Amino acid sequence: MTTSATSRPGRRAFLKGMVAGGLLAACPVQTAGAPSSAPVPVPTETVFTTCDMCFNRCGVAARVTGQGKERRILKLDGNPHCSKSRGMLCARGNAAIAMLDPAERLTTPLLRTGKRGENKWKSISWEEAYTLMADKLRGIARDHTPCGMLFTPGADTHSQFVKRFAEAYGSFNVTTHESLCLLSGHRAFMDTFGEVPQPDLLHCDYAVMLGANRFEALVMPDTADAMQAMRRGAQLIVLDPRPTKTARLANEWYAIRPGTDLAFLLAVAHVIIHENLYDRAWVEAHTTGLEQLAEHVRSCTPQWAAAETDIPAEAIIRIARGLAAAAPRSMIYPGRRTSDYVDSTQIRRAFAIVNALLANYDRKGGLMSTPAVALKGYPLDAPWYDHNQEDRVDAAMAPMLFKAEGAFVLTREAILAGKPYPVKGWFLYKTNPLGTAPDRARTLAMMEKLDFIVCMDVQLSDTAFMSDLVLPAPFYLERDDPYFVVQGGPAGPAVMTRSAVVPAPGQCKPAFEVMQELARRLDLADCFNFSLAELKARQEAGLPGLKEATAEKGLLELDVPLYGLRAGQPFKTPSGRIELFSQQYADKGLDPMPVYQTPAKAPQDRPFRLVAGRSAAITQSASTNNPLLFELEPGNTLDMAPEAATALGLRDGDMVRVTSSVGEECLRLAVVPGMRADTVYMHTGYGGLSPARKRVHGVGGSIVALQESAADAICGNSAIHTTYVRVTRHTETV
Ligand SMILES: Nc1nc2c(c(=O)[nH]1)N[C@H]1C(S)=C(S)[C@@H](COP(=O)(O)OP(=O)(O)OC[C@H]3O[C@@H](n4cnc5c(=O)[nH]c(N)nc54)[C@H](O)[C@@H]3O)O[C@H]1N2
Ligand SMILES: Nc1nc2c(c(=O)[nH]1)N[C@H]1C(S)=C(S)[C@@H](COP(=O)(O)OP(=O)(O)OC[C@H]3O[C@@H](n4cnc5c(=O)[nH]c(N)nc54)[C@H](O)[C@@H]3O)O[C@H]1N2
Ligand code: SF4
Ligand SMILES: [Mo]
Repeated sequence: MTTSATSRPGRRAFLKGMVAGGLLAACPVQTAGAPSSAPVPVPTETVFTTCDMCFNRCGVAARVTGQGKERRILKLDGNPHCSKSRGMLCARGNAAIAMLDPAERLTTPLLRTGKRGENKWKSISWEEAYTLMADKLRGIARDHTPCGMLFTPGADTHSQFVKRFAEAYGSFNVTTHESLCLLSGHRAFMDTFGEVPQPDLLHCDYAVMLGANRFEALVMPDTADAMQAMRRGAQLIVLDPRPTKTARLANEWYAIRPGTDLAFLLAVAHVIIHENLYDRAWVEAHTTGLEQLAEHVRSCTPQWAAAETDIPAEAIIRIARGLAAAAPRSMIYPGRRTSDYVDSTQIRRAFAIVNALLANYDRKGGLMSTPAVALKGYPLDAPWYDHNQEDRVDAAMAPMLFKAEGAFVLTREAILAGKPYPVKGWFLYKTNPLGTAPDRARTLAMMEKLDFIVCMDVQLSDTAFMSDLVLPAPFYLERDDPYFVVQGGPAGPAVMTRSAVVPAPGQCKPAFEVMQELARRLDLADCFNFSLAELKARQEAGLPGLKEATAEKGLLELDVPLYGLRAGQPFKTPSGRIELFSQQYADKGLDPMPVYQTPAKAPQDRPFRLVAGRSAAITQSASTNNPLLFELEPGNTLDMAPEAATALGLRDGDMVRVTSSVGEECLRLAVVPGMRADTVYMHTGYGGLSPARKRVHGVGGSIVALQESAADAICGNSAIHTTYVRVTRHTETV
């Protein structure tokens, strides 16, 4: 949460929430419905599983009591054996317990009976749901080829079964949440280093964090390791237009002008190269294109970058020297969400390039190469059909698309245009584009083009609310998952799993079962001719000790070397080296080295850039309605600098109207000292469409209703920081 010195709306509720949060952490919690006079039950059993309240996959110790129908989870704790999560469970992890209340959940399949958005539903049986889906999917395949179905699975281990089904059915059109998240970063690091590195913040002495907020947007183990490193004296430099918690705790923080990070990075490269501060032998042995890079950054002086970024030239020089002096135990932190700008891939290429100059790759305290860990599965030769379309619907819309993940905002444009071919159906699992994809009105318009939309979720999310068929999924504490690998950076890799701790309410069914049954009804049973238990048994057989370690500690940590993995090995790039200069980009007509362009000026009538980010207490759009977390974040505000508010005659707590080129939302203003005066901010996940999310429906404003649609020019990752807004007083009484 952005802290404000002033009394922002909901502050009292927030303080109350802190108390509730404290209690949560300190003693067993009664589950919903238990009478307050009842004796506090004592856990009799601990079940290890893996948190799924966000993608981090922290180890969980569920404290359980009772048997059979009486079985209840009393409390969730961090699994002390889990190195990746450093044994912790965050507020969201704790609050998972609230999702076990059936009142918070979907419990039967729901068929829409009114118009989309009318909120008229009929509970139907699974048999009816399967019959309907099989009919519709058969019809779409017949009339439009299987590529007429779009599949959008989320980020858990059952999502792989939705992908498997899409392959068996024959559709290339799969988009994942990743094109709303981190693909431009992956593109950049793949194309520079041949792989996506993991930061070793634990052993790092000097880290520069740009566009990342690690003490609120929790990424494990990075969050804990950054704190640990700072305790022993490591320097953390943060560039963020907002005074985030990370900015406040950093050694130095610069309120950078949004969209100018590339100028900063090119100037850092300029200083390191022209002051000869790099390990020449290492760089010459491992990289290609040093001479071209030196030439490229010759004119990118700190003075030039200062005028672009609002960071003083002396600071840029000091930071470049600081990085170089601490190298190889220093880094430009690679970050995670890269869905910022239309040149995000090139910005992240510059992250990678400066890291290469620090000679930190594959070395302690730098960027780590990812140890290979394979788990056995059931391979699938996709039965691609003769009558199928040639390629993905978004294939021609970005020069370096990730084919398996696609680009949601580009797919959306293709569907709206009906070109290169029509898409008529959509199957979503565990993702909520109406809450997380920019320009909500465009997603709604895309849905208008579709004949059949199925959404599988634990709650009636905004996307489920606008679907035709809604399927109830078990929450992670009620679900068995196959084993999966987690990479923990300096914590090392581990294999983890999830096991159902309590039964799911009502008629919830896991995705595996749903996809298997649907496959059977579409004569694709061969592609799902195994059970989840057989898959797990296969995985166990391929990795001795897995079953026992998981039973005993909740995971198997793998004792493998973490540094020096690339020694004597070529990098997985076309040249086999780290590509400071990218010939493959040049061949595709792209800039072979990142070229900076001054961001376009704000339109006169919309002077503020709207940026997005996270609170430590909520996960994107998913958990704002969680009763425990809602106490911590009971709505969102438009955060604005005091000088900007004063100039508009606005005060903290005033209702404001925020207008972009695509939408308008009303919410309260929070005056936040330290914010850049040209930038405003709001949390995601409020002001949604679904009335079933009753705490947040009509509360605050929806940021996705304001964000314009834009995409990274290289890989099509959404670009959510390109929107400018106007802010005026909202005069109606609220
Ligand atoms: N509590 C919590 N933790 C999470 C998540 C969550 O929802 N909640 N989500 C997880 C996921 S999926 C992800 S991808 C990660 C995301 O992790 P981060 O990418 O670290 O998270 P954000 O909060 O999106 O941070 C982006 C920051 O960039 C700043 N910013 C905006 N424009 C610019 C700019 O031009 N330059 C610079 N330098 N900064 C800019 C914003 O103000 C914001 O503080 O977090 C993960 N962890
Ligand atoms: N404005 C704005 N937009 C953003 C971001 C932002 O910070 N601001 N962040 C971007 C980033 S980095 C990301 S990763 C994406 C994330 O975008 P999404 O993938 O849409 O993520 P969530 O909002 O977490 O939605 C997850 C959905 O899964 C449901 N769910 C939770 N657990 C389960 C389960 O066990 N089973 C099933 N079936 N469903 C479940 C939740 O109820 C929720 O509806 O959003 C991106 N978009
Ligand atoms: S960071 Fe929090 S919500 Fe995410 S997996 Fe870990 S404990 Fe769960
Ligand atoms: Mo993300």
